[in-house]
Amino acid sequence: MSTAYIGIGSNQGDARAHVRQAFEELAQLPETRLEARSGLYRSAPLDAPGQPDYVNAVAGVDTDLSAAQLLAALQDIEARHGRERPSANAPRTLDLDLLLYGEASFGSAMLTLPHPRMHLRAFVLIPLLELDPLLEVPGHGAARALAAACAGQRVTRLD
Ligand code: PH2
Ligand code: MG
Ligand code: MG
Repeated sequence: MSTAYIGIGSNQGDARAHVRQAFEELAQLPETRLEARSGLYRSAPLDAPGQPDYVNAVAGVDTDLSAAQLLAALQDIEARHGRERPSANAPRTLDLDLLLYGEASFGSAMLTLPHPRMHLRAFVLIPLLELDPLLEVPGHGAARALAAACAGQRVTRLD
């Protein structure tokens, strides 16, 4: 059994509804228990100039799926939400990013863990800290210190 964290984001359509529905779908994954849901946050688009604000959140799961199996399951959920991939960082109905899978630290063509940009993103770190205030990001250190270094990024809690 491994603990994994999943970043959830949406900035197309009813973004809050996509994020809430994503939690329900994560709760239905095989061999997986949804252990924790963060609140929902509104965030300014990062590396995506001119796009609408995002709604972001983080889920914590315990799973017997491998990291590759979990990633495939996340991509299935994205597809059910009508996710299209016209270009990198295009607006999205639903983005599910595998942020952390236990202590795993590796890179392949399919998957890099930890997620390669998570340590730079307040919209990931702030909801993650809700779930585990003492979390360490392998290779980068305490999530709390990483979030403090992202202080200029606009992220506000919605509910
Ligand atoms: N996702 C991106 C690019 N930029 N900005 C915010 N605020 N939230 C996101 O989820 C996000 C982003 C690529 O996945
Ligand atoms: Mg993403
Ligand atoms: Mg993604």
